[in-house]
Amino acid sequence: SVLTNSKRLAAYKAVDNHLDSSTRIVGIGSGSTVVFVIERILQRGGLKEAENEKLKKLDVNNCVFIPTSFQSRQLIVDNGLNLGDVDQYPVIDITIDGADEVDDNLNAIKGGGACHLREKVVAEISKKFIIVADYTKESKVLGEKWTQGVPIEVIPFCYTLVLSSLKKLGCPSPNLRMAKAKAGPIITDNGNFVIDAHFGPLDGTKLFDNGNRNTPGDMMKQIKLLTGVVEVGLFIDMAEIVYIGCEDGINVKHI
Ligand code: DER
Repeated sequence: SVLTNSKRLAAYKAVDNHLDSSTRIVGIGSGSTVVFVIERILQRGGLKEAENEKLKKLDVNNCVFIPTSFQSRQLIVDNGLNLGDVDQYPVIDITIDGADEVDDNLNAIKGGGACHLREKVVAEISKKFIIVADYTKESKVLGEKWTQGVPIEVIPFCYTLVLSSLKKLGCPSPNLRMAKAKAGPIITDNGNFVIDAHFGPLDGTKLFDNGNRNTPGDMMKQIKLLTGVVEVGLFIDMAEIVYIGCEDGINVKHI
C-alpha cells in the first residue's frame, strides 16, 4: 500500500544515509516502521537479497543491536543479529526509531506502541537519534493529527491519581489504555500501565498559573512531575534528523 511503501522509503533512506562499515552499536526502535529498518540492515549486511548489489556493505557481524522493547528484541533475535543491552553498551552510535507524530522542530509524540520508556533511554544514550515515519505522522503542531493523546507510562498503583491530575492539567478525558487481546489494561515491558491524554494542539496559546504554556516542552515537564508518572511520550530536542516517507519520495527534516 502507499502507506507501507512510505514507511519502507523512510526506513531505507535512514539506513542508507547513516549506517556504514564503521557502524558498531545500533539502537533499534519499536513499531511497524522499524521493521523496514531491519529489512534494509539485512540487505546491506548481505543477509537478505538486495535489489542493488552495489549497496555499501554493513559489517553486521561486527555490529551490536540494542532493543527498545520486547518487540524490537524479537526483530533482532529472529533475524540472527547480535543482541546487546544498555548495560553492556551505555553509549550507542545511532538509534533509528518511529514516531506517532513529528513537528517542524523535530519534537515527537511517541508511545503509540507503549514502548516509549525504553525508547527514550536508548535515544538519550545515542550519539545520533533518527526518526523514520510515514506521511501521516507529519504535523505543524503536536496534537494536531495524533489525537489519541500523549502516551504516559504510569505505576499501576497510581493510575487513578494520575487520571485526576491530568484532568486538572487540562486534559478533559485521559484514558487508561486497555488491551485488545487481553482482558484489562495493557501492561508495558516494564510492568506498568499507559494513560493516553489528549490536550489538543500543543501550540503554546494556553498560559498556566505557574507560567508554563501548553508547548510540547512545558507539557512534557508538567506531566513528568505528576506523582505516579514514569515517563512521557514527548521527545523534545532529541531527534537530529527525521525522514518522512511520502507518496512521491522522502521529506528529510533537520534543524
Ligand atoms: O511507540 C512508539 O513510539 C513507536 O515508535 C511507534 O509509535 C511507531 O509507530 P509505527 O508503527 O507507525 O512505526
